[in-house]
Amino acid sequence: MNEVVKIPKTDYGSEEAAMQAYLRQGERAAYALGNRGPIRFTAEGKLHPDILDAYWRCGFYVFEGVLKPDELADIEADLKDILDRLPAEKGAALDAKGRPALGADSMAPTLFWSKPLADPFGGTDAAGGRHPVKMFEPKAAADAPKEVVYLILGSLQFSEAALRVYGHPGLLAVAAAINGEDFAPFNEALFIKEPGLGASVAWHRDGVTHWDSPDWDEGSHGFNFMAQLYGCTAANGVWVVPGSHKLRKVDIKAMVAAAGSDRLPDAVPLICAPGDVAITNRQAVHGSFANTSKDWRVTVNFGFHRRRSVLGVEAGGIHNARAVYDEARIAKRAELIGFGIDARRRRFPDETPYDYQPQRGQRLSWDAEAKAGIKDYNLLDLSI
Ligand SMILES: O=C(O)CCC(=O)C(=O)O
Repeated sequence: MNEVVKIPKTDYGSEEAAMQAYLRQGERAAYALGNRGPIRFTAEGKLHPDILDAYWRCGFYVFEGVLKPDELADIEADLKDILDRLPAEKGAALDAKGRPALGADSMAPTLFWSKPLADPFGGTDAAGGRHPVKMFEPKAAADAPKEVVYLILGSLQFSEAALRVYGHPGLLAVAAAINGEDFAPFNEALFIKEPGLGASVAWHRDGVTHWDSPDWDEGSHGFNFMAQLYGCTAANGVWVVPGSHKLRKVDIKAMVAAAGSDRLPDAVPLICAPGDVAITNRQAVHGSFANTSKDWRVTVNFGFHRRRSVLGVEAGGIHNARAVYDEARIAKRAELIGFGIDARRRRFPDETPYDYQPQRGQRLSWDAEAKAGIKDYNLLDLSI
């Protein structure tokens, strides 16, 4: 990607030296955690217990080498198509070539815009006020666009390659090992952090529903997969405070005040090569900095829950309308899992498809009807 696009020259301005030192120190701490490696199973076909131990200890894990070059090429082709079809500017109905723009007619929240290198959520009431402190906003280049899309929700309707990642047998086996064989979906997104432009995502925790539940524990709000198209670095990747997923209460404002800046001293970055896929507990304190580096970061993001965390629960209000999530709602939303498995089977016929327990005996076919039926599917996200 870098070879075809002019990269605006930017840095962290007054914070540049402190930021560079922080990035280097975080990188060293990340590699020392012992929570990375390939997806490994025991002889009985269970996810290796060392992986589960490290995930529950740290609140995140980096699976190395999951997506191979042919799959990455598919994702990149879809990404280029998506970027080409975005509205010419925020609110426009047409793309830069005068065609109906991607997402312009979506009913569900779909395209999220930001000023270059800005923090659109931090310190605002957006998303239930769960991003309490604004991040430092470096100055963008004079010729930068006014606003850029940095987040696309409901992303599986725009990319079959992302849908096929969603149906990946190794990743779905990880979901089952963490959330149970009957795991349920959350939502899917594409995070796009362009060099010199990409917005920050202020420190936050994702979960909103279960903090005060009597049976709350470190897995109550599920986790997100973060598959990396180009890899991610300390400068452009997500940072996580290890172990923070185990805390019922955290005060992010106080953490930032104690640090004296948005550089939380205990946080570490996800460091990934292209094709690595991280998992991040949604209860962990995490965030990402504005991307002043020269590298793109594109994350194919998708989350899963324990069924008991969503079934019969009244939730929503951030990604879609509030509702009680019953069996029918979960089954409808989980059709995307079946479509992902079938889409993958068609593209990678030599792979053994994942056998998703709640859909045993059904065959969800990724056909013309299914494709037509997933517009705005994210109105049914299971957002807790
Ligand atoms: O990718 C990012 O920069 C932020 C991701 C995130 O906050 C999330 O998935 O909850």
